[in-house]
Amino acid sequence: MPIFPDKKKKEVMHAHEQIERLREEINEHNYHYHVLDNPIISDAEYDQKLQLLKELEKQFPLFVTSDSPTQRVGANPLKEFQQVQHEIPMGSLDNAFTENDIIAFDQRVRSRLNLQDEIVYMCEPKMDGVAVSIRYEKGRLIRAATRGDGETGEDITQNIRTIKTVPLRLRGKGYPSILEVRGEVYMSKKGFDLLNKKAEEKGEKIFINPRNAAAGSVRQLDPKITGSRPLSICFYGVASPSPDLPFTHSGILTVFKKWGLPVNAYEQEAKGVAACLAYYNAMKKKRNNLPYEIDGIVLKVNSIENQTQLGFISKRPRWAIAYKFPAEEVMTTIEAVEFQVGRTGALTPVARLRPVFVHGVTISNATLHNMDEIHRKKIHVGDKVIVRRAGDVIPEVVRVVAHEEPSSVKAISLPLYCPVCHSKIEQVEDEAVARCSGGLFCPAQRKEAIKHFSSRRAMDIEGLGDKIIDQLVDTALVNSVADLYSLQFEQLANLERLAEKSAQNILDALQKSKKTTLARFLFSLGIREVGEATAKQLANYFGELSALFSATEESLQKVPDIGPVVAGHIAAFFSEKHNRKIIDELIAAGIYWPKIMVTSHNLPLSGKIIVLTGTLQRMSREEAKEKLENLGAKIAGSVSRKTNYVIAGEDAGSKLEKAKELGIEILNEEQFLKFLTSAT
Ligand code: JCF
Repeated sequence: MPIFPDKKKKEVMHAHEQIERLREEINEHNYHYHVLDNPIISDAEYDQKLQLLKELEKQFPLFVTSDSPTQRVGANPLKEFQQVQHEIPMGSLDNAFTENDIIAFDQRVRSRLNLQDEIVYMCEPKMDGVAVSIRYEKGRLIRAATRGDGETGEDITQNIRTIKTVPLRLRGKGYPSILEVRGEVYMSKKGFDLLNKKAEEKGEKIFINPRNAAAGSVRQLDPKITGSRPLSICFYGVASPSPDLPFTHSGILTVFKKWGLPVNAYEQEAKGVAACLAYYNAMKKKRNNLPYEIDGIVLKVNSIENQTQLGFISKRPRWAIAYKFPAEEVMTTIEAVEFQVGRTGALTPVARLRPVFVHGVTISNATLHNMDEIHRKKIHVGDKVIVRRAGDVIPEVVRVVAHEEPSSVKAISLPLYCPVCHSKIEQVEDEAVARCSGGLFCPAQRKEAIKHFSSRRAMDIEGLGDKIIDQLVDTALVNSVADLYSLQFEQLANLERLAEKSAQNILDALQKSKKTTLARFLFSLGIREVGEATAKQLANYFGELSALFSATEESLQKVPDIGPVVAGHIAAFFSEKHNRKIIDELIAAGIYWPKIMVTSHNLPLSGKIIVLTGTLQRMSREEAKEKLENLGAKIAGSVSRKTNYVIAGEDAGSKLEKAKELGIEILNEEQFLKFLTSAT
């Protein structure tokens, strides 16, 4: 059926061909420019081609496709990001700080692989940016996501498409029909300086460093803003190995380049530890001359087969490590010391410093950790000190340079009363920290509790910043986390420096936060020593809140990784009337989460800790492990008093001895097989 009148048909067909040809040409020039770093035409010629394509597409909108190089910025602003469940978790890397750490890493790798020979590693600079995962299907970019907590990230496809070094279509042939690649989005030093200069001229907020600028840019709801930021990407791996890919990491990087995925230009093979250490030293020297910021190097075992054998430990690959550059140190003077009150009342001494520049950032505060540290390091007000800043961590005072005359410095002493609420300060024996005894009566503790509750990893109430929380508590509009959910528009809009739009955004964010998970909710309550991981364990184990209310310290210790101290904190928290009241109010305000299927602790071997040792004849250790885990058991690597059973195959060694010593029940293979049948 003709869409166009016949006489026009020829012209249209010609335009279509021309459009396709232009796209191919432009993509090829992108490849030469961004991947090979070796453009073959001038910028002006490139712009001309892009302009021509834009005009043709405007004339023939029927031929516009989403992977056309003109369609990078096109989408409308989002209201919020969708969540993306990573099929393969996005782990981070283990860190090494010394040569010995690297030597130990190499030894671990070789002993696990049972290899005497030197291992071939791939070395690369560690880009200081944000990790993203990008999925290509049939060569087309279909989705991009942030790391998030490693399991769930945010869908930032619209934003990633605006980054010119990200191919919208893979080049050439031979790529798997589904390819999920991982890389680091970063901002060059030059781009960062320029961006900040413009921001300064317009009186806008300045970014602290290129990493923060990159992170902020990929999380913009409006892709036009992201598109205006000087972002680049560098790809460093695939989400999971596949038989359709080369069997070495270096091979994968080579095909990446062929497919138009830029990789770091300083990737280098190194055989053995000494070569890795040499690479590190060479990169350290180059660091300041690179056009982007790096904070160390990354080493990866080159053989994919070896990578697979090594596997992961709590989402971190055993086959890779980040070797970080040392933190930067500068000298300055302590002008005063103040005490900050944290969420749990802990007092942290903070040094007010004569401001110094480190890596483009002014430092005027540094933590002194606690009184023990102050005494140990012999720090006084007025001392000249070395201050250290590493990445995003809080700067700290490392040591005193030279002790001044006693007459010119002042000793630092712990206050007797809380600087905020004037309650007594308590110091528990054997504990380094001193605490304000005011509890939630103390406005400082209340503010910190609310900040923790709203934070990204907790209830994720976007837009409810620290300054706003300070005001809400100071004006008594909010006394507990539950009060947040009864805030009215006028109350927020009347706060200092809060535009009506932001007030509405906060109300929307509060509404949105009501749908959460039990793990997040538990984490957000700020129970002492209950971090994200413990909160997850609790949620999975108990499945519902009411079960936790009545949990005894004893039953809490059955949860993996929870010992007597944490169990004590949890039980104490839930037995406190005040806490129960706030939880009831939160639920009444409409906070809810999907039901959790509790599977682990009502299985036949739930709560049982089992150690496997020696060689089994009828199944591999992995199979045995899986079978036992499916029955709810936990497999431990070493024998302790907590071990319930030791399964001993042939040639069992020291673990068997230890089990005998501790009187732990030992099963041989025969008994183990019977045990499995009886348990199922
Ligand atoms: O450059 C980086 N920041 C970087 C991060 C490089 C890598 O090769 C990475 C990484 C995080 C995880 N590789 C993994 C597996």
